Amino acid sequence: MNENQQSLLLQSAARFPPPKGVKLSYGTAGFRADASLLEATVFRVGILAALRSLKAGSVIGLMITASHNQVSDNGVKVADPSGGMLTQDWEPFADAIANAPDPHSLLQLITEFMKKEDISLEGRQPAEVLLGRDTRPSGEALLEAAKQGITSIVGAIATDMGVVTTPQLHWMVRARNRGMEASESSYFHQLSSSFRCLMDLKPEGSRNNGDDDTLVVDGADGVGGEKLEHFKKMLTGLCIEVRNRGDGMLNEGVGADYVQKEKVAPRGFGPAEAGLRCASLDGDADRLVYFSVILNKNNKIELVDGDKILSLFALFIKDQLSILNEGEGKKENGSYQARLGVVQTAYANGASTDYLKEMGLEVVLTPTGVKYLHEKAAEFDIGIYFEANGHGTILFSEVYLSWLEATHKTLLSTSEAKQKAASRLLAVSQLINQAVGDAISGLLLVEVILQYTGWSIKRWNELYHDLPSRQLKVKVVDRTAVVTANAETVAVQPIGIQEAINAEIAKYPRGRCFIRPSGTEDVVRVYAEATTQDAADALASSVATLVNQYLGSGTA
Ligand code: 16G
Ligand code: MG
Repeated sequence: MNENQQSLLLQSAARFPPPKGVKLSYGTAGFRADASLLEATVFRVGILAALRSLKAGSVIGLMITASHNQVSDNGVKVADPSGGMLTQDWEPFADAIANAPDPHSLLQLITEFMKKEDISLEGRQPAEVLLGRDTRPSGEALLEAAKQGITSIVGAIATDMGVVTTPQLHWMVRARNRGMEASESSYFHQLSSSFRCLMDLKPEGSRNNGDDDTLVVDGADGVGGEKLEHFKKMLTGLCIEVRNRGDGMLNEGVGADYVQKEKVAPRGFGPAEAGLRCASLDGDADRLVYFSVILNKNNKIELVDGDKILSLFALFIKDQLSILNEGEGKKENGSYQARLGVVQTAYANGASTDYLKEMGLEVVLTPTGVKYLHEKAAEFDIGIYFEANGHGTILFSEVYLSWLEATHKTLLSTSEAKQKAASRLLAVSQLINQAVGDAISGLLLVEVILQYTGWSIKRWNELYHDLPSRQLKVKVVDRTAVVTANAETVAVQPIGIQEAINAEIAKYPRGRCFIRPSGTEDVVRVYAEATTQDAADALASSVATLVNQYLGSGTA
């Protein structure tokens, strides 16, 4: 950086002093805090995004959202050139600059990092960052801070995509870097045309699924509801009614996180919806769960969570692959046996994992957090990943897609059934957002598959029966004292705790239990599962007691 460039950066940084006594960390989903604390952080993440763009020679994304958190919070995260999460190698730099006490120390960190990463401001291509925000009132001012951060790197361009869902922004980044148009209308166009294609390829005789035809969606009073209300007009063959479109309080008693954790109907849903097929998005529309309200049970619901969405997707993809592979020997005659894999975390209900394995699928567990699941799923030709909380998607490898495109053409003359299966898989690869989990695109794929199978939400929910489970959180002095291994299924520290947990688990038939430090809250989480609710509750509570014994209570 020359002197002019340095002084530009110092001047802008001086306008965004960090709040005193606050230490922030780029957690599993970026920085999140009360919005009033975030301007300086967002400004600095703007700088990081511009540098990342220079380093990658590609367009980068910066999203301002706090997802399912309360409306007074906000957050910021970066999308890498592929549309996925920021590379983990850059997280320590994000932490360091967010916590630099003054402009000079910030400048020093930046110049050192640029040297280490060999980033030059004199390159031919300017940095470009696509910016998006959700509907939070604090979003506008934070977006301005991000712009100032980006443009404090000489020559960098900040392109405002407006109010968008998190997955829309990730999609746009991916599209731009593949030389495609990156606008909301191109996003909606791709989704609606691949949806139509899948509907047109429905096998003859597909039955009505028996539900009232309308899907009722809870938009969490966030950005997703608003977008879906607009988008639904472009869809044929699907009737959607969107509630909680933004008039009420964001994430208050609404949204996928609330519905999944509390297992009750969101605001605006009640006995009148009993038995109907309902879905819920979270505040930035990257999570999706389905549910149906149980009549006369105090708004309790049958929850159809991310594990069940994963199972539905896996069934469909597997069916199409078997049509495609019928009568083909392994890797003979130009055939290609796609490697299909599913990725879950330890929070996946044990019954779902058993079900998927019984279907003959390869199931892999990773630690919690989208970045881990996504990375794993990308190792397959077709990798499907989901967290139980409803975040997930399907990834297709480039090699497999090229093969599919080529084969699709040759199949035109040989087998109509195979050709259709190939077309369906290609349409799924267009419909599903391959950058990141996307409630809107996921919802469309669920609806297509339900129409193919003729299943009601009840029938879908009966694919397998969830084992009763219980989650607890324990406040401790230092949650980082818990160190886990094997995709968080084993606690290797504190020494001895895992043996004690195992002794508890052994008391319950089909008992399963693990502990992990939360990445978003200052607590240790306990998850337990067993054949009855009482047993799951008892197991969770005795393990929570162990956590307290080994780590000391933080509530004093
Ligand atoms: C974040 C993660 C989510 C994970 C959750 C776990 C992303 C985009 N989001 O919301 O995947 O399930 O954290 O929270 O990665 P916890 O660590 O507090 O349990
Ligand atoms: Mg979210």
